[in-house]
Amino acid sequence: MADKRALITGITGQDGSYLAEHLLNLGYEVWGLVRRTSLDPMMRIDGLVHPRRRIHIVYGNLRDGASLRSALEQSQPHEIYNLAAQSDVGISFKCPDETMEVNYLGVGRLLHEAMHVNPQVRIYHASTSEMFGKTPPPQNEHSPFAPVSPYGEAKLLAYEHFVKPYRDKHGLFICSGILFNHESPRRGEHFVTRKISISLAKLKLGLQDDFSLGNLRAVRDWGFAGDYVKAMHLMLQHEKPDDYVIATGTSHSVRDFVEAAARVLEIDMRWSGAGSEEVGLDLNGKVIVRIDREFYRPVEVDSLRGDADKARRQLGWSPEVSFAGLVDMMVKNDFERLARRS
Ligand code: NAP
Ligand code: F7E
Repeated sequence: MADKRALITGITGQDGSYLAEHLLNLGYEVWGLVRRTSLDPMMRIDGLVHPRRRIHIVYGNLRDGASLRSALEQSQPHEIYNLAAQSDVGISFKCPDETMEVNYLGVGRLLHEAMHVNPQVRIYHASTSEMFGKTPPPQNEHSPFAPVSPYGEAKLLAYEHFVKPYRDKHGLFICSGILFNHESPRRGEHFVTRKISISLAKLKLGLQDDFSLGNLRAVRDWGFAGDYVKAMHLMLQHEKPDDYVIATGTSHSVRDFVEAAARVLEIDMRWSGAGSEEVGLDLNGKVIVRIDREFYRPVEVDSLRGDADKARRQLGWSPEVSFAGLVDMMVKNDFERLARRS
């Protein structure tokens, strides 16, 4: 019988899968909140963790407070990791209501029910570097928030209206993890890093001729999701609840990511042209990367680079995988997976 039980919302997502593995390895009993969809959610968890170390599944939705209450009563967690969200920034411009409903109001529902079921529970809440928006880098816990997307706005509202008041006024142990972009071979396929690794792997295998991207100049601080979930757990073991920036402290542009990924696959490439006419060419002059305005955002966060000094000092956390290591891992994984299929 495990000493500690954890409930993870968003367990079918990238971070949920790594966190579940990490907590199982630490001896936790892990419960996952999943929403009912036409696809069996277990299909997305199976194979990621050893079948004998089962994850307990409870059904629920951040849109539905009663379902959260019953999931909490059933699982009786010591720790809750709230990872569930509409996490796609680009989509948040197209679906602002859904984004607000889940990423803002959903957090209020969860904290209300958690407080009712067990006010002693410890909660990790997934905030985001998108809350910094236009604030110039490096960003740390003292940097002003200035979100520019419905996604960033919703996460900031959740932090200001629910996370902080529940912690400061009601005494709930809740930590806000301000995580910068973190990626992995399990990253959703529409996020730019995974899109690049899949597209270049297909190109190398002759399965695709070219692919399109949006803003190549956007700069992000990209780390490895497997490193970042360890920080989530460490936050809840600390003596007091707090906010922490989790980042690598190094940043690269989308263009850098394309070039680094091409190098892993030994694709020699160069750029030509400017603006939306710019293209990436291979050595034979064939276009392999195009720019498509469809992938531009109405408002862009130009540059993010986090300063995770507080997490290093107070939690002893630091990232292990470098930018080059991350690109190598993602690209090789997609190349080998697609090569087996073709
Ligand atoms: P992800 O892969 O997109 O996973 C999102 C998860 O949320 C999925 O399991 C999804 O379930 C679930 N979900 C969505 N709407 C829900 C709802 N109404 N009720 C219950 N579950 C719902 O995201 P991720 O990259 O793992 O990110 C985890 C969390 O960290 C998110 O809150 C994200 O906003 C935040 N974050 C991520 C990053 C990053 O770079 N990855 C950085 C900062 C913050 P389905 O499988 O049913 O769709
Ligand atoms: O975009 C640019 C795009 O969608 C990164 C989420 O996990 O991290 C993630 O949000 C950058 C942006 O991630 C394409 O304009 C260019 O500047 O991979 P992304 P994101 O928006 O940074 C934060 C921290 C989160 O919290 C979120 O949940 O890349 N970009 N061309 C493109 N982006 C995409 N998706 N597709 C393109 O073709």
